[in-house]
Amino acid sequence: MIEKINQALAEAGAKAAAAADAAAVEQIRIDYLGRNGLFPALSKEMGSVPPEERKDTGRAFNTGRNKVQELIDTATARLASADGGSGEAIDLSLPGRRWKTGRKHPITMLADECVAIFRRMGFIVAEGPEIEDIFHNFDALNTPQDHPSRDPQDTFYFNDGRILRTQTSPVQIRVMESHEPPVRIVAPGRVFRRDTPDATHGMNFHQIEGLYIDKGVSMADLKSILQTFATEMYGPKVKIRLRPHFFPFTEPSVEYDFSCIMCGGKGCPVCKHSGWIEIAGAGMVDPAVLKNVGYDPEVWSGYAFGMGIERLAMLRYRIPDLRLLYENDVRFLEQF
Ligand code: 2NL
Repeated sequence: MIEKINQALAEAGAKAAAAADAAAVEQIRIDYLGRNGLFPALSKEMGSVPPEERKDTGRAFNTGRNKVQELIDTATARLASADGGSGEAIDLSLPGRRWKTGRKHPITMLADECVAIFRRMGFIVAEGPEIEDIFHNFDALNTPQDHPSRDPQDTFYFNDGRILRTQTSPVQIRVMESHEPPVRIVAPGRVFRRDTPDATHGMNFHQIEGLYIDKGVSMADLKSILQTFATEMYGPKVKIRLRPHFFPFTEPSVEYDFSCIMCGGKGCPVCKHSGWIEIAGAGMVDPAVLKNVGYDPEVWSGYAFGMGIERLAMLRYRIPDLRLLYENDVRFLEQF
């Protein structure tokens, strides 16, 4: 008899541990404690137990029955906590939590828009590695050995001599190395410069560079795509101007400005009362760069330009401080 009780207890324990829902637990209660269950049946058998065994058998019976009840209670609590913590009933009338889907970052939005504008003008997108070698980032671009941009104070170097690219030009070098002209590409992406971050400078920023190599390309072609870009990006009233400059990889080189997007060129704090905003640099690709990638400079010529995406985004969305773009504060990001 005691053996039967212990066996029933072991079975009920295994079933209770395996029970996956409230119905399974209730079935255990019916099978063992219910009116036609095992324990009431055992109770009836008590009469046939010899008198000298009755005391121990009765004690085993009571302990067994209580244990089964305990098993049922534990299983019920376990299931309750699995579907909602404290086992309290779930209030189905409460409103659901809104799912935040997120959106594109303003830098991505601006980069996409630049790419779309240049694609409409026949450019295709090229991409390349952020970790570069000295050849593609500096040597091929005709950068002198003693140029300050090569200094470890300005460029991030790895121990093996590789670097984080300082511009996306190496992407364009790679395309020219592997493709015959004509070439008409834009290279958007993240670039890295060793700087102390402030309102207009960070340790990395995003750039889009363009390159067009063909027969008989001139500065007039460069000017026209820069004007078209300005019009598409900031509207029909925006003018451009080119100023002489120097880059090792272009000759002649220019910096170019857009007429101030905030004041329309009349003068305001954003353009420092000049009416113009400096956008970036450009020029005719230096013959030395063409030679470095195996193009004949007597046959081919072309222009290249580069601009900072953060700068374009700040003007487009009137963002006063570059650092806002990197803090990932949702209150800022959800405005775009
Ligand atoms: C700037 C100026 C510039 C280029 C980038 C370039 C690329 C090749 C050959 C020649 Cl492969 N030039 N890129 C040219 C002039 C200016 O960027 O201020 N960027 C933010």
